[in-house]
Amino acid sequence: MSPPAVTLEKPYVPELRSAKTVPTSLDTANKWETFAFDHIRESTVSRAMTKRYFADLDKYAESDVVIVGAGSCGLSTAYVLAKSRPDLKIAIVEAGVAPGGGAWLGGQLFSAMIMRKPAQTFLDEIGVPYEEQDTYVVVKHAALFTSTLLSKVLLFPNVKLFNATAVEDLITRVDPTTGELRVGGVVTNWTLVSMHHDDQSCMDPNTINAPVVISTTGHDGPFGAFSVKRLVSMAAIEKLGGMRGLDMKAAEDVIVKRTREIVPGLIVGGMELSEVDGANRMGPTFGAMLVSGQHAAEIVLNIFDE
Ligand code: AHZ
Repeated sequence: MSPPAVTLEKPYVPELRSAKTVPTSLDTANKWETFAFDHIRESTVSRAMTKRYFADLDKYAESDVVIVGAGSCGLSTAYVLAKSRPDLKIAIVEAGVAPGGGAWLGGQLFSAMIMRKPAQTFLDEIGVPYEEQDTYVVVKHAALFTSTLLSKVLLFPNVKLFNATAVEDLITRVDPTTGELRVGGVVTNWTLVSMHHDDQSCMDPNTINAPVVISTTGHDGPFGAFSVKRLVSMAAIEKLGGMRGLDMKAAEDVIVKRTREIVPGLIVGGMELSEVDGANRMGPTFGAMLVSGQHAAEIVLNIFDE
């Protein structure tokens, strides 16, 4: 596949003004009585937010890559891709208000996050400390991993996260000569709108065109396995295998190995894959999500290098 030529854009660098210094303990005794923020009018705040958001909608309407789902796999994919190719415009669409998917906790409501070796190399890369055990490592709180990864991804100038936004369909094209179906982007809507299609009439969606979509929406659930379920309903694949029971040892290797382009233009990674292939779940061990993300990013890099 040969993606369209990529236009290098000047990265968006926000103008930062030095803020009024917050009083320190060295200040005078009445420091808090005299403290005041700079003046602002309400409309200034509205405009500061909306003009940037609409500029982003405009800019990312044509993206190079769309990542659907900002869980541990989607964010890992975004990190590797954004770092390797600063010239690619990467849109992340996340249905939840809070990105991170299931990676804010280790398992059940426990804090520690377990990753089997060699996934710790990714932790080294993003600078998350861990406790080393024999065949695995432990991050003291899953939120430490997720917040670190998320903040690094959001700092890349070539990444825009659209959260509280659901992908509710795929853009598809059939090649008239080969009859081959290609995915060419995503159809989006505010998540709250997507959730009310049954009781409100006609709330049409928006779109993002992109030659490559990576779907990492997790296993089946209220929002999960979105793209692969859609592939079945559009007859691009016959049926889903359905996620199987938990086998920690087997499941992680399988998810990493089977990360792939399922139909042209659509790469699937993370636990969404278990629904396609009838693979086991691994439960609360997260290494495969990071390494599947690395694998997905490498597939995309190869596509753009072709
Ligand atoms: O909100 C979802 C979550 O943040 C988001 N998402 C799902 N459908 C979407 C849609 N549009 C936009 N239509 C959507 N966003 O996708 C994210 C998926 O994150 P996740 O943490 O569920 O999936 P993952 O594959 O990155 O990580 C799976 C972690 C698991 S599940 C598991 C088990 O069940 O055994 N074990 C592990 C390690």
